[in-house]
Amino acid sequence: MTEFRYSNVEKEMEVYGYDGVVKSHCRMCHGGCGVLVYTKKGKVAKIAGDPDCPINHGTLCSKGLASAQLAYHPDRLTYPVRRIGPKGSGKWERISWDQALDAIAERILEYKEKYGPESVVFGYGTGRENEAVIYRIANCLGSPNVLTAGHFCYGPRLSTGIITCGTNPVVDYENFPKCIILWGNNVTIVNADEYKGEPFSVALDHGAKLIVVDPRLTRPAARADVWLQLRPGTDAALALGMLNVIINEKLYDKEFVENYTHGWEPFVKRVNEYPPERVEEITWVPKEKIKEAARLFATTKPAAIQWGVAIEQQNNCVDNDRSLMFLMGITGNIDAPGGQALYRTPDIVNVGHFGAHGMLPKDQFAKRLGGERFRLASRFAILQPKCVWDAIIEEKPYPVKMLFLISSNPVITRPNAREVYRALEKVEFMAVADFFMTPTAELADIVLPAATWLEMDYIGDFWKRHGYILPRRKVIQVGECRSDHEMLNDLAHRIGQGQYWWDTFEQALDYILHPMGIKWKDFKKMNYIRGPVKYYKYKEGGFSTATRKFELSSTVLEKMGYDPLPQHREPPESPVNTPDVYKEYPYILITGVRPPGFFHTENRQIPWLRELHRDPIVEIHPDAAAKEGIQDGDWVIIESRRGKVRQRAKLVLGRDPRIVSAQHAWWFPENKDPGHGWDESNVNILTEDALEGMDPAMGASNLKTALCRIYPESRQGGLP
Ligand SMILES: Nc1nc2c(c(=O)[nH]1)N[C@H]1C(S)=C(S)[C@@H](COP(=O)(O)OP(=O)(O)OC[C@H]3O[C@@H](n4cnc5c(=O)[nH]c(N)nc54)[C@H](O)[C@@H]3O)O[C@H]1N2
Ligand SMILES: Nc1nc2c(c(=O)[nH]1)N[C@H]1C(S)=C(S)[C@@H](COP(=O)(O)OP(=O)(O)OC[C@H]3O[C@@H](n4cnc5c(=O)[nH]c(N)nc54)[C@H](O)[C@@H]3O)O[C@H]1N2
Ligand code: SF4
Ligand SMILES: [Mo]
Repeated sequence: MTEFRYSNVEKEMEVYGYDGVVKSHCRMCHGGCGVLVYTKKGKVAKIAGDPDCPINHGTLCSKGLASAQLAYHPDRLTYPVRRIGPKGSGKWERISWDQALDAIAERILEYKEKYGPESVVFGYGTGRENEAVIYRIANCLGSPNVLTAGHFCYGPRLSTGIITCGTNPVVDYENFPKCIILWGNNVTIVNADEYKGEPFSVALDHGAKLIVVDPRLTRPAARADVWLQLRPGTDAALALGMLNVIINEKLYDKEFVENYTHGWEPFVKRVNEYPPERVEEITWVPKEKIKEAARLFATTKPAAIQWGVAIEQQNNCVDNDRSLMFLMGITGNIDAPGGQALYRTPDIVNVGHFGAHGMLPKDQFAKRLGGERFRLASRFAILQPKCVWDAIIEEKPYPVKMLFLISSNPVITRPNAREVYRALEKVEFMAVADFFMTPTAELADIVLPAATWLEMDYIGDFWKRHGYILPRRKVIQVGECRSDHEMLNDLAHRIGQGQYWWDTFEQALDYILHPMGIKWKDFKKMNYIRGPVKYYKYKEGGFSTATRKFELSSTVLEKMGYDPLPQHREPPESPVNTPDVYKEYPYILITGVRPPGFFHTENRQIPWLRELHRDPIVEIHPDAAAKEGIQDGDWVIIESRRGKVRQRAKLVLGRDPRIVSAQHAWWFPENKDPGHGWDESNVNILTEDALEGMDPAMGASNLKTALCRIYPESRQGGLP
């Protein structure tokens, strides 16, 4: 039976009259935290952190605590529906699961026959632990087109990690780094991917030195030893400047460099093009600060870099990510205790294998949209979304006729939102699986009711690189909702893929676990399983790269025809690149800094969480606000060359007055019009997605560097 070691479970149950408790694993974000779900008469009554969980040690965030308000929300979709009016009319009728899945299967088979399987695009947004099943159904169908956020989120970290040192290097908080660089990341708020804020805070309490690289004075920046307040979009230049200091002052790990790296000499030559004086000009960071940070990082052992998505949502994302890894590498912190560990997952069927990438025929792989242009992305099965919109709108290079979006709201989350909207209006058939009728779902033909994490059995954290897997256990059933895994398993049988799937999804969980010789019924009684922990593995077998070395000059990028060495690239719109645009749009716009209660477009209808953030907020420096005639709390217009939106101004110090920062992912579920106000405050109306402005290898678009103007709404009489 499941053990409750440190929790007060019995007392809680007695005092509050709960009649049951289930250990599970939250997934209101990317997941990770162990929880105790207390129930009363079959309903969730309270959610608490599980002190026995090695990931969160009993802590939880506001989203996890509010999960029951999501599960029982009155607006939740609890049965499948079919649209009966024109797109966007908001007219729907209830249908059965059989009708819904049969209709979707019929379209998939029809388009496959008429236009080829590549005309059917499956899609998801950020990691909701359904990627393995989505890739499996697409690959078995023969469609190379799975639309994700991977081109500008996590995909770059993973792919550059694999080509540089074999996997994604993860901070080893367990062994207390003595110096941490927090680089373009707010770990204590976002708890993203492998990380939770709690161990980071504990490491600081243990006395770790802290360097923060962020244009904004965040909470961690306020307690940092060194804060590098860079111009958005200049991260690789800053990292190259630090590498320059470390190399020229001979602060690097000579043994590591001599024995375990590839490309040292050309790398040093490239780094020498970035002396601190030049880097100061590019980044706006004073050269003395660059030197101070470089020396502190290189001379304090062990040290680690906690990095985030801000450096990936740039046209230089591959070199940003790689430059950070080079800092970890040449200081000897890779796979070192308290440094940047290359963890191993337990011996299970991994996400890639489950995703059946081997099933995709070579000639279908070659048809991946944008694959010839964004070659690194394509190698990791990642698409550039703009290529999908083009294939729908212009039918180039071939028509995309059907979208099946499972956990994504691209009308709000993808750049150039008006174009996304046009594509979704035009696509011939669209199915969506979601909890609510979002602005994206409103454009679908069929919408399926998805289960929340409280309503499913699953192997949590199965895709992560921190070495743990944890059981998520079904606690409740809401309406006819089903997990994405179950619905796709069922759909797969209807499109002729029966031999690759299972009678029930529990059998798929058994399959994932089978290399360890256990089944789901065994695993669900455990707290977690951890892979073997071993440091400095490269000293025995080298790194899992083409050269078996840590690649400072990438043989993979070189073969693909890219520059194998890192460089700085100006953002496509910037004071340096487009001075004329900068005259008219004199602010650099950061978008998407995460507020604690929302997860992208999610939770705006959850009472506890909407209370935390009532309106969309744009942060502006008081000097800039005074210049523009803006008062704290005013509704303002933010305008770029692509369009305008309205948000509320918050006057904040601690940033360069030339920078403003607007929240992303806003829509208004309380607005009952079928558009739900999708274009009112949606910052992605301002962001751009021209292919030539993106990272050449990964296709990442720029979400932190657009140029904008900002002025009081009253000055212009509202939106046109
Ligand atoms: N301007 C700007 N835009 C950004 C960003 C930014 O910083 N700035 N960040 C980007 C990043 S990093 C990312 S990852 C993307 C995220 O983009 P998306 O993942 O598209 O984010 P959401 O809009 O939250 O879409 C998730 C939808 O799926 C539903 N959902 C949640 N869980 C499940 C589930 O388990 N099953 C099903 N079927 N549905 C579920 C939710 O109700 C919601 O409607 O946004 C990006 N957009
Ligand atoms: N509550 C909540 N948590 C989330 C999410 C959410 O929507 N809500 N989304 C999840 C997802 S999918 C992701 S990807 C993560 C992202 O989470 P993070 O990686 O933390 O990303 P952001 O919040 O976009 O930005 C982090 C910091 O980068 C700074 N920044 C902006 N531009 C630049 C730049 O050019 N260079 C540098 N060095 N810094 C810059 C910002 O000022 C900000 O303080 O969060 C995840 N967790
Ligand atoms: S950090 Fe994520 S997994 Fe942890 S409680 Fe919050 S939403 Fe749940
Ligand atoms: Mo993300």
